[in-house]
Amino acid sequence: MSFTLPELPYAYDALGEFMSAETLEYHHDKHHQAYVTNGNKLLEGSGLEGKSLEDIVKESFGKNAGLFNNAAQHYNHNHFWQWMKPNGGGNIPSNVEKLIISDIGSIDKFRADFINAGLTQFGSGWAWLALNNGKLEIMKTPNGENPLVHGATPILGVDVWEHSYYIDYRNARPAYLEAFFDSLINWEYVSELLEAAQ
Ligand code: MN3
Repeated sequence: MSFTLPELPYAYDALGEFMSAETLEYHHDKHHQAYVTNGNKLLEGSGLEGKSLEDIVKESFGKNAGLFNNAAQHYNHNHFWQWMKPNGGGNIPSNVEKLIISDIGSIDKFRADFINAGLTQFGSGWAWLALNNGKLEIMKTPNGENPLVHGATPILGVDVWEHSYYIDYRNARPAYLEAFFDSLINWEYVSELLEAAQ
């Protein structure tokens, strides 16, 4: 297989004030494209050419840093575009809500802890909601690393690299994370991923 850049699932200006067209043009067309281009170059001769993207991510971790960084970021961004939608946020589907309440405690606690994970990820990285041994947990990872390499399945993730928010929020990572949670999350996609992972 080779990596290909997916189209954004909405127009560049569809996320309005919460994530601008300028941010999405740079983030999708330049940053994600670079992970695809560099990942394809590094995949050649790696011995992992016939594998799925998930297996390339897991099998290159700790062994082939260049390929891992680009393949993992390709995987992360493929989902990240779908973890957002116009008029997102709001009601959480019942399958996700039930498991958050039983495994994390409450929706308010989940919101606070998820935002805090993004805030306290020092430097570039991601905050996650992941299914680990049948339980939902909040994780944070540096750079391109993701829950797959820790034996868990990502259900929701937010990119806290500065390229994801600096144009719209400057240094205000908290405001970006609150807007992501309250106004951008595509909970139907989160619900589908949870169902597929169970
Ligand atoms: Mn990014």
